[in-house]
Amino acid sequence: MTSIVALAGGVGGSRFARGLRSAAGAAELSVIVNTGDDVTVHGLRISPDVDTVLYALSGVVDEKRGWGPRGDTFRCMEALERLGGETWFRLGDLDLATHLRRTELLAQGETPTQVTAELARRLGIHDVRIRPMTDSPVETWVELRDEQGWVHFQEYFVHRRTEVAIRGVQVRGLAEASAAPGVLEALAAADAILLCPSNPFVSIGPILSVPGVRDAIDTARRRGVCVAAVSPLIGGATIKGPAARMLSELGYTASAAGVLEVYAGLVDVYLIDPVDRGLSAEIERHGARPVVADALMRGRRGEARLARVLLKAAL
Ligand code: FO1
Repeated sequence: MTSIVALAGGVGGSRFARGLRSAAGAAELSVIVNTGDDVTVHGLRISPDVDTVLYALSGVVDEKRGWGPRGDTFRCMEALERLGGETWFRLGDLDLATHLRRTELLAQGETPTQVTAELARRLGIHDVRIRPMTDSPVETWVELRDEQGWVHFQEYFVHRRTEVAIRGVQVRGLAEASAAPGVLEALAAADAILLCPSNPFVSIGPILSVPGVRDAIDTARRRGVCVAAVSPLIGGATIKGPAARMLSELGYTASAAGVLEVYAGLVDVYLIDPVDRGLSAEIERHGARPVVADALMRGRRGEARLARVLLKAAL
């Protein structure tokens, strides 16, 4: 039984994970999801990257936004606004059910891994293992360049709409965290390890920084497992999200090759879009084999196509 492990975060990651599910056929697919975006709002524990994978794989995600259930309403937010509550972090009425259920299961002593498995089961996802990277509480914070101090990732990403420059990223609690049950085992048993087209700093980076994950990947590579990644940048820009600007602000080149600098020698096969074909030599210098293919995921067929290309290159 072929076993595929994908590291994912954010909207691009959830879409590629959906493509992998279609392309994986009979292979076993585990998706290790970033939890650095997790946040507590109105007393509810919210795990955005896990939820966007849950919603994408169960077919309910709002395709335009990329997060939250399609057709959601925001009546509770309107009522909360009238009562003076903070509503910049938009929680839809259907989405609230997920946050309420997660919060009550956690309060009953379930772990994020157990909660995620229960939510996946309830949403009818049986063919993919969705694994939070850790069950320990971690939160990504970013240091603002022009103001003193650090803010939570969601303050940067949503409240400030990433319109401020940053000069640092840290995942608080990660040094003390341990990989969630099954994560290191999945990596050790993997026949291919895939990095989704997600933000290298705040989506893939936190997963790689979970104690033991990088070692588990290195061990797998020593026994011949291929680490394959899809560039989250096409022509130096993202489809969605601040990765290109973060690369520049954090001192890297805002290009598909710059992303490999962040991954520092981890990647064996790297899928880039034809517009980035000129970067092939630089990519080889980073020790990766470039695979040139249309990197844009147009709808579900596009997601499955891209996943098939990467799987073929990796296996
Ligand atoms: N993203 C936004 O741009 N604005 C929001 O108000 C917002 C609310 C939100 C609520 C729940 C959830 O699971 C995700 C939400 N997101 C929102 C997206 C979220 O900030 C990002 O998807 C991840 O944190 C980074 O990819």
